[in-house]
Amino acid sequence: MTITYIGLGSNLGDSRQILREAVQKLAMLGAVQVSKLYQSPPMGPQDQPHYLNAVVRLETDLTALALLDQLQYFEQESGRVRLRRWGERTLDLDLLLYGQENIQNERLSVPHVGLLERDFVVIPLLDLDVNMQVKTQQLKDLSVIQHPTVLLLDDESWANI
Ligand code: PH2
Ligand code: MG
Ligand code: MG
Repeated sequence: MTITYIGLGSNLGDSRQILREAVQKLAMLGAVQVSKLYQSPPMGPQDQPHYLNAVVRLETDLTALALLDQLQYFEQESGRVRLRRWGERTLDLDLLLYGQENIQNERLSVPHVGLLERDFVVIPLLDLDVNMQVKTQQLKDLSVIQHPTVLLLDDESWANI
C-alpha cells in the first residue's frame, strides 16, 4: 500500500462537478481524503479562466505507472480538452507524490516538477498533512504560501465523500 497525492485542476466546463466526479473515480482505486477546494488565478497564459484546484490523498496498491494510466484514462473520460501548454483544460490529474519515491522516466517525474513553487498545490497538500515534507523541505516553511494567491471556496465537504 502506497500513500500518493494527486493534484486536481479544471478551468473549463462545470469545474466543480468535474472535480467531484474525478474524486468519485479516484475513490475506486483506494481510500481517499480530499483537501479543501480553492480557486486560483491561472499560472501560464493569463487570458484563460481561473482554475479550481484541490488535492486528493489516495492509498493504493497500484504501481506509479498503473496509477498514471488510470489518471490519464479519467482525464479522457471527462472529455479532456487541452488547448495549449499551460492553457485551459477540463480536467488535469497530476501525480504529485508517490510514497517517498523519486521517479524519473519518459512518462513521469515524481515529485511533480514545480510542486514547491505552486501555492495551489502546496496549500491543499497542507490541508491533508500539516507536517508534510517533500525531500527535506517542510511545506509549511515555504515562502510561496506567505502571500497566497488562492481563494478558499469550500471546506473538505465539497466532494461529498
Ligand atoms: N494548471 C495548468 C496551468 N496553469 N494554473 C492554476 N492556477 N492551476 C492549475 O492547476 C494550472 C494552472 C496546467 O496543468
Ligand atoms: Mg497540471
Ligand atoms: Mg497534468
